[in-house]
Amino acid sequence: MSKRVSLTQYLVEQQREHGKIPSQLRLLIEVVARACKRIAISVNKGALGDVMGSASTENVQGEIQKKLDIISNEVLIEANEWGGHLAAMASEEMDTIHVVPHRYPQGEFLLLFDPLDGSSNIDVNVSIGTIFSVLRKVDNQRGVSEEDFLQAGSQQAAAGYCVYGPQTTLVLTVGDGVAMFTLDRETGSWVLTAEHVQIPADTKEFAINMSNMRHWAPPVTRYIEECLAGRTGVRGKDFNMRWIASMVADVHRILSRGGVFLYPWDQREPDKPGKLRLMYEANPMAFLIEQAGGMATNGHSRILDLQPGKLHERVSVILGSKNEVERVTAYHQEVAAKPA
Ligand code: AHM
Ligand code: MG
Repeated sequence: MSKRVSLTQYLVEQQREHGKIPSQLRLLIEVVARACKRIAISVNKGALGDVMGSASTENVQGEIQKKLDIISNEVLIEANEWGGHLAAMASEEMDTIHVVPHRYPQGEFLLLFDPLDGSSNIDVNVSIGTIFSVLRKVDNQRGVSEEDFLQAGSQQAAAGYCVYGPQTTLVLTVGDGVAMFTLDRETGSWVLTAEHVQIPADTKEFAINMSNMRHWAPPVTRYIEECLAGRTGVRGKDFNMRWIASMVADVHRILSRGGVFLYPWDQREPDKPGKLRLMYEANPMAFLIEQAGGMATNGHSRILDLQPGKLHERVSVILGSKNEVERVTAYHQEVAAKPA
Protein backbone atom coordinates (compact mmCIF):
# COMPACT_ATOMS: atom_id res chain seq x y z
CA MET A 1 0.00 0.00 0.00
CA SER A 2 1.39 3.42 -0.89
CA LYS A 3 2.20 5.73 1.99
CA ARG A 4 -0.68 7.94 3.12
CA VAL A 5 0.10 11.65 3.42
CA SER A 6 -2.09 13.62 5.84
CA LEU A 7 -3.02 17.29 5.46
CA THR A 8 -0.70 18.12 8.38
CA GLN A 9 2.23 16.31 6.75
CA TYR A 10 1.53 17.99 3.40
CA LEU A 11 1.50 21.44 5.01
CA VAL A 12 4.64 20.77 7.07
CA GLU A 13 6.47 19.57 3.95
CA GLN A 14 5.29 22.56 1.89
CA GLN A 15 6.59 24.81 4.67
CA ARG A 16 9.92 22.98 4.92
CA GLU A 17 10.60 22.50 1.22
CA HIS A 18 9.14 25.60 -0.37
CA GLY A 19 8.93 28.02 2.58
CA LYS A 20 5.41 28.62 1.20
CA ILE A 21 3.39 28.43 4.36
CA PRO A 22 4.15 30.55 7.42
CA SER A 23 3.14 28.82 10.67
CA GLN A 24 0.10 31.09 11.25
CA LEU A 25 -1.21 30.17 7.78
CA ARG A 26 -0.62 26.47 8.43
CA LEU A 27 -2.60 26.71 11.66
CA LEU A 28 -5.35 28.64 9.86
CA ILE A 29 -5.71 25.98 7.15
CA GLU A 30 -5.75 23.17 9.71
CA VAL A 31 -8.41 24.97 11.77
CA VAL A 32 -10.58 25.58 8.69
CA ALA A 33 -10.19 21.91 7.73
CA ARG A 34 -11.21 20.85 11.26
CA ALA A 35 -14.26 23.14 11.10
CA CYS A 36 -15.20 21.55 7.75
CA LYS A 37 -15.14 18.13 9.44
CA ARG A 38 -17.63 19.42 12.02
CA ILE A 39 -19.82 20.88 9.26
CA ALA A 40 -19.63 17.54 7.41
CA ILE A 41 -20.96 15.79 10.54
CA SER A 42 -23.95 18.16 10.68
CA VAL A 43 -24.57 17.80 6.93
CA ASN A 44 -24.53 14.00 7.23
CA LYS A 45 -27.08 14.01 10.06
CA GLY A 46 -29.73 15.36 7.70
CA ALA A 47 -33.24 14.70 8.95
CA LEU A 48 -31.82 12.94 12.04
CA GLY A 49 -30.44 16.24 13.37
CA ASP A 50 -32.05 19.66 13.64
CA VAL A 51 -30.24 20.87 10.51
CA MET A 52 -32.75 20.86 7.65
CA GLY A 53 -35.05 23.66 6.53
CA SER A 54 -35.05 27.41 6.85
CA ALA A 55 -34.13 29.49 9.86
CA SER A 56 -36.66 32.28 9.11
CA THR A 57 -33.87 34.91 9.11
CA GLU A 58 -32.44 36.83 6.15
CA ASN A 59 -28.78 37.48 5.34
CA VAL A 60 -27.35 40.77 4.03
CA GLN A 61 -28.23 39.79 0.45
CA GLY A 62 -31.90 39.40 1.41
CA GLU A 63 -31.81 35.60 1.08
CA ILE A 64 -33.65 33.42 3.60
CA GLN A 65 -31.01 31.60 5.62
CA LYS A 66 -31.11 27.83 6.05
CA LYS A 67 -30.41 26.34 9.47
CA LEU A 68 -27.24 24.81 8.08
CA ASP A 69 -26.03 28.23 6.78
CA ILE A 70 -26.15 29.53 10.34
CA ILE A 71 -24.69 26.39 11.96
CA SER A 72 -21.78 26.35 9.50
CA ASN A 73 -21.09 30.06 10.00
CA GLU A 74 -20.97 29.58 13.78
CA VAL A 75 -18.70 26.54 13.51
CA LEU A 76 -16.19 28.48 11.37
CA ILE A 77 -16.21 31.52 13.66
CA GLU A 78 -15.86 29.52 16.90
CA ALA A 79 -13.04 27.41 15.47
CA ASN A 80 -11.05 30.36 14.14
CA GLU A 81 -11.44 32.97 16.88
CA TRP A 82 -8.93 31.90 19.47
CA GLY A 83 -5.87 30.55 17.62
CA GLY A 84 -4.03 33.87 17.23
CA HIS A 85 -3.76 33.46 13.45
CA LEU A 86 -6.52 35.87 12.42
CA ALA A 87 -7.34 39.56 12.75
CA ALA A 88 -10.93 39.27 11.44
CA MET A 89 -13.38 37.20 9.41
CA ALA A 90 -16.06 37.99 6.84
CA SER A 91 -18.85 35.74 5.63
CA GLU A 92 -21.74 35.58 3.19
CA GLU A 93 -23.96 35.17 6.25
CA MET A 94 -22.76 38.27 8.19
CA ASP A 95 -23.50 41.91 7.28
CA THR A 96 -20.16 43.22 8.54
CA ILE A 97 -16.79 41.79 9.49
CA HIS A 98 -16.25 39.80 12.69
CA VAL A 99 -13.17 41.12 14.46
CA VAL A 100 -11.31 38.63 16.68
CA PRO A 101 -12.29 39.57 20.28
CA HIS A 102 -9.64 41.40 22.35
CA ARG A 103 -9.33 38.52 24.81
CA TYR A 104 -7.51 36.56 22.07
CA PRO A 105 -4.24 37.44 20.33
CA GLN A 106 -4.62 39.08 16.91
CA GLY A 107 -3.00 37.39 13.93
CA GLU A 108 -1.89 38.72 10.56
CA PHE A 109 -4.48 37.00 8.35
CA LEU A 110 -8.04 37.74 7.25
CA LEU A 111 -10.45 34.90 6.47
CA LEU A 112 -13.49 35.13 4.19
CA PHE A 113 -15.97 32.33 3.64
CA ASP A 114 -19.23 31.16 2.19
CA PRO A 115 -19.98 28.75 5.04
CA LEU A 116 -22.50 26.62 3.14
CA ASP A 117 -22.58 27.10 -0.61
CA GLY A 118 -25.42 25.64 -2.62
CA SER A 119 -27.94 26.10 0.20
CA SER A 120 -30.89 25.23 -2.07
CA ASN A 121 -29.48 21.67 -2.25
CA ILE A 122 -29.33 21.02 1.52
CA ASP A 123 -32.82 19.63 1.92
CA VAL A 124 -32.68 17.52 -1.25
CA ASN A 125 -29.45 15.69 -0.36
CA VAL A 126 -27.33 17.02 -3.22
CA SER A 127 -23.65 18.05 -2.85
CA ILE A 128 -22.96 21.33 -1.06
CA GLY A 129 -19.77 22.91 0.26
CA THR A 130 -17.77 25.51 2.18
CA ILE A 131 -15.62 28.04 0.26
CA PHE A 132 -12.81 30.06 1.86
CA SER A 133 -10.28 32.74 0.94
CA VAL A 134 -7.30 33.98 2.97
CA LEU A 135 -5.81 37.48 2.74
CA ARG A 136 -3.07 39.23 4.69
CA LYS A 137 -3.83 42.29 6.78
CA VAL A 138 -1.64 44.81 5.02
CA ASP A 139 -1.38 47.54 7.67
CA ASN A 140 -0.63 46.08 11.09
CA GLN A 141 -0.23 49.47 12.78
CA ARG A 142 -3.96 50.08 13.28
CA GLY A 143 -7.13 48.17 14.13
CA VAL A 144 -8.81 46.04 11.48
CA SER A 145 -11.69 47.39 9.37
CA GLU A 146 -13.71 46.32 6.31
CA GLU A 147 -11.25 48.30 4.15
CA ASP A 148 -8.52 45.77 4.96
CA PHE A 149 -10.54 43.10 3.17
CA LEU A 150 -10.94 45.06 -0.07
CA GLN A 151 -7.96 43.51 -1.86
CA ALA A 152 -7.84 42.01 -5.35
CA GLY A 153 -8.04 38.21 -5.49
CA SER A 154 -4.45 38.09 -6.75
CA GLN A 155 -3.42 38.96 -3.17
CA GLN A 156 -4.89 35.75 -1.70
CA ALA A 157 -2.41 33.78 0.43
CA ALA A 158 -4.53 30.63 0.21
CA ALA A 159 -7.96 29.52 -0.94
CA GLY A 160 -10.01 26.38 -1.05
CA TYR A 161 -13.29 24.63 -0.57
CA CYS A 162 -14.68 21.52 1.03
CA VAL A 163 -17.32 19.59 -0.90
CA TYR A 164 -19.82 17.53 1.10
CA GLY A 165 -20.79 14.93 -1.48
CA PRO A 166 -20.54 11.16 -1.76
CA GLN A 167 -17.04 11.82 -0.38
CA THR A 168 -15.99 14.78 1.76
CA THR A 169 -13.09 16.41 -0.07
CA LEU A 170 -10.98 19.43 0.82
CA VAL A 171 -9.38 21.23 -2.13
CA LEU A 172 -6.59 23.68 -1.39
CA THR A 173 -4.11 26.07 -2.95
CA VAL A 174 -1.41 28.12 -1.26
CA GLY A 175 -0.27 29.43 -4.65
CA ASP A 176 1.79 26.38 -5.52
CA GLY A 177 -0.70 24.21 -7.42
CA VAL A 178 -3.89 22.51 -6.26
CA ALA A 179 -4.08 19.54 -3.89
CA MET A 180 -7.10 17.46 -2.83
CA PHE A 181 -7.61 15.66 0.50
CA THR A 182 -10.32 13.09 1.13
CA LEU A 183 -11.74 12.71 4.63
CA ASP A 184 -11.10 9.22 6.00
CA ARG A 185 -14.08 8.81 8.30
CA GLU A 186 -12.55 5.83 10.11
CA THR A 187 -9.46 7.73 11.27
CA GLY A 188 -10.90 11.26 11.09
CA SER A 189 -7.95 12.50 9.05
CA TRP A 190 -7.62 14.28 5.71
CA VAL A 191 -5.61 12.13 3.30
CA LEU A 192 -3.87 13.56 0.21
CA THR A 193 -5.62 12.00 -2.81
CA ALA A 194 -4.60 14.30 -5.69
CA GLU A 195 -1.73 16.71 -6.24
CA HIS A 196 -0.69 19.07 -9.07
CA VAL A 197 -4.29 19.04 -10.35
CA GLN A 198 -4.52 20.23 -13.99
CA ILE A 199 -7.65 21.16 -15.96
CA PRO A 200 -7.59 20.17 -19.65
CA ALA A 201 -7.55 23.27 -21.89
CA ASP A 202 -10.37 21.89 -24.07
CA THR A 203 -13.71 20.49 -23.01
CA LYS A 204 -17.08 19.34 -24.33
CA GLU A 205 -18.97 20.12 -21.12
CA PHE A 206 -20.58 23.40 -20.06
CA ALA A 207 -22.43 24.40 -16.88
CA ILE A 208 -24.98 27.20 -16.84
CA ASN A 209 -28.52 27.65 -15.56
CA MET A 210 -30.31 27.35 -18.93
CA SER A 211 -33.61 28.58 -17.49
CA ASN A 212 -32.14 32.10 -17.59
CA MET A 213 -31.35 31.96 -21.32
CA ARG A 214 -33.88 34.62 -22.33
CA HIS A 215 -32.24 37.07 -19.89
CA TRP A 216 -28.60 36.65 -20.99
CA ALA A 217 -26.39 39.16 -22.82
CA PRO A 218 -25.68 38.42 -26.53
CA PRO A 219 -22.10 37.04 -26.05
CA VAL A 220 -23.34 34.38 -23.62
CA THR A 221 -26.30 33.46 -25.83
CA ARG A 222 -23.96 33.18 -28.84
CA TYR A 223 -21.54 30.89 -26.98
CA ILE A 224 -24.24 28.55 -25.62
CA GLU A 225 -26.13 28.43 -28.94
CA GLU A 226 -22.89 27.38 -30.64
CA CYS A 227 -22.39 24.62 -28.05
CA LEU A 228 -25.99 23.45 -28.50
CA ALA A 229 -25.57 23.32 -32.30
CA GLY A 230 -23.14 20.44 -31.72
CA ARG A 231 -21.26 18.56 -34.42
CA THR A 232 -22.98 20.26 -37.37
CA GLY A 233 -22.51 23.79 -35.96
CA VAL A 234 -19.46 26.08 -35.94
CA ARG A 235 -17.86 24.19 -33.04
CA GLY A 236 -17.92 20.91 -34.94
CA LYS A 237 -18.46 18.81 -31.81
CA ASP A 238 -21.27 17.79 -29.49
CA PHE A 239 -21.37 19.29 -25.99
CA ASN A 240 -22.78 17.89 -22.77
CA MET A 241 -24.39 20.00 -20.04
CA ARG A 242 -24.31 19.81 -16.21
CA TRP A 243 -25.79 22.20 -13.64
CA ILE A 244 -25.71 21.18 -9.98
CA ALA A 245 -26.64 24.62 -8.55
CA SER A 246 -23.81 24.25 -6.03
CA MET A 247 -20.82 26.17 -7.35
CA VAL A 248 -18.56 24.02 -5.19
CA ALA A 249 -19.79 20.82 -6.84
CA ASP A 250 -19.66 22.29 -10.36
CA VAL A 251 -16.10 23.59 -9.82
CA HIS A 252 -15.08 20.26 -8.31
CA ARG A 253 -16.22 18.47 -11.47
CA ILE A 254 -14.28 20.98 -13.60
CA LEU A 255 -11.10 20.50 -11.52
CA SER A 256 -11.58 16.74 -11.85
CA ARG A 257 -12.28 16.43 -15.60
CA GLY A 258 -12.49 19.89 -17.18
CA GLY A 259 -15.45 21.97 -18.29
CA VAL A 260 -16.64 25.54 -18.29
CA PHE A 261 -18.89 27.19 -15.68
CA LEU A 262 -20.86 30.38 -16.30
CA TYR A 263 -22.95 32.46 -13.94
CA PRO A 264 -23.15 35.60 -16.07
CA TRP A 265 -24.81 38.97 -15.62
CA ASP A 266 -28.43 38.79 -16.78
CA GLN A 267 -31.42 41.09 -17.21
CA ARG A 268 -33.33 39.82 -14.18
CA GLU A 269 -31.33 42.22 -12.00
CA PRO A 270 -29.63 44.51 -14.54
CA ASP A 271 -28.05 46.74 -11.89
CA LYS A 272 -26.10 43.86 -10.36
CA PRO A 273 -23.05 42.41 -12.12
CA GLY A 274 -24.24 38.84 -11.42
CA LYS A 275 -25.47 36.55 -8.67
CA LEU A 276 -22.23 35.22 -7.23
CA ARG A 277 -20.13 37.13 -4.74
CA LEU A 278 -16.62 38.26 -5.66
CA MET A 279 -14.74 37.99 -2.41
CA TYR A 280 -15.78 34.62 -0.98
CA GLU A 281 -17.07 32.74 -4.04
CA ALA A 282 -15.46 33.97 -7.28
CA ASN A 283 -11.99 34.92 -5.96
CA PRO A 284 -11.16 31.65 -4.17
CA MET A 285 -12.53 29.60 -7.08
CA ALA A 286 -10.62 31.71 -9.63
CA PHE A 287 -7.39 31.22 -7.64
CA LEU A 288 -7.90 27.42 -7.61
CA ILE A 289 -8.82 27.31 -11.30
CA GLU A 290 -5.79 29.37 -12.37
CA GLN A 291 -3.51 27.27 -10.17
CA ALA A 292 -4.81 24.23 -12.04
CA GLY A 293 -4.02 25.80 -15.45
CA GLY A 294 -7.54 27.10 -16.13
CA MET A 295 -8.85 30.63 -16.56
CA ALA A 296 -11.45 32.81 -14.79
CA THR A 297 -12.91 36.10 -16.06
CA ASN A 298 -16.00 38.25 -15.70
CA GLY A 299 -16.26 38.36 -19.51
CA HIS A 300 -13.92 41.34 -19.73
CA SER A 301 -11.17 41.05 -17.13
CA ARG A 302 -9.37 38.42 -15.10
CA ILE A 303 -11.40 37.92 -11.91
CA LEU A 304 -8.25 37.98 -9.74
CA ASP A 305 -7.43 41.51 -11.00
CA LEU A 306 -10.76 43.05 -9.98
CA GLN A 307 -10.51 45.63 -7.22
CA PRO A 308 -13.44 45.09 -4.83
CA GLY A 309 -15.38 48.18 -3.79
CA LYS A 310 -17.37 46.45 -1.06
CA LEU A 311 -17.38 43.24 0.92
CA HIS A 312 -20.51 41.65 -0.56
CA GLU A 313 -19.89 42.79 -4.13
CA ARG A 314 -21.26 40.56 -6.91
CA VAL A 315 -19.58 39.55 -10.12
CA SER A 316 -20.24 37.77 -13.37
CA VAL A 317 -18.29 34.48 -13.47
CA ILE A 318 -16.88 32.46 -16.38
CA LEU A 319 -14.29 29.88 -15.36
CA GLY A 320 -12.77 26.54 -16.23
CA SER A 321 -11.00 25.05 -19.26
CA LYS A 322 -8.74 27.75 -20.72
CA ASN A 323 -9.73 27.64 -24.39
CA GLU A 324 -13.46 27.85 -23.65
CA VAL A 325 -13.10 30.73 -21.18
CA GLU A 326 -10.90 32.55 -23.70
CA ARG A 327 -13.60 32.09 -26.36
CA VAL A 328 -16.46 33.42 -24.17
CA THR A 329 -14.29 36.34 -23.07
CA ALA A 330 -13.40 37.15 -26.70
CA TYR A 331 -17.13 37.20 -27.57
CA HIS A 332 -17.69 39.78 -24.79
CA GLN A 333 -14.73 41.86 -25.96
CA GLU A 334 -15.97 41.84 -29.57
CA VAL A 335 -19.31 43.31 -28.46
CA ALA A 336 -17.61 45.85 -26.18
CA ALA A 337 -15.33 46.98 -29.04
CA LYS A 338 -18.24 47.64 -31.47
CA PRO A 339 -19.19 51.31 -31.79
CA ALA A 340 -22.58 52.04 -30.18
P1 AHM B 1 -25.67 30.34 -2.12
O1 AHM B 1 -24.28 30.79 -1.74
O2 AHM B 1 -26.73 31.17 -1.48
O3 AHM B 1 -25.87 28.88 -1.92
O4 AHM B 1 -25.84 30.68 -3.70
C1 AHM B 1 -24.82 30.38 -4.60
C2 AHM B 1 -25.22 29.23 -5.50
C3 AHM B 1 -24.06 28.65 -6.26
O5 AHM B 1 -23.48 27.62 -5.51
C4 AHM B 1 -24.71 28.15 -7.52
O6 AHM B 1 -23.82 28.10 -8.61
C5 AHM B 1 -25.81 29.15 -7.75
O7 AHM B 1 -26.11 29.72 -6.49
C6 AHM B 1 -27.04 28.51 -8.30
O8 AHM B 1 -27.96 29.50 -8.59
P2 AHM B 1 -29.32 29.22 -9.38
O9 AHM B 1 -30.25 28.58 -8.40
O10 AHM B 1 -29.76 30.60 -9.80
O11 AHM B 1 -29.02 28.34 -10.55
MG1 MG C 1 -22.51 30.56 -2.18
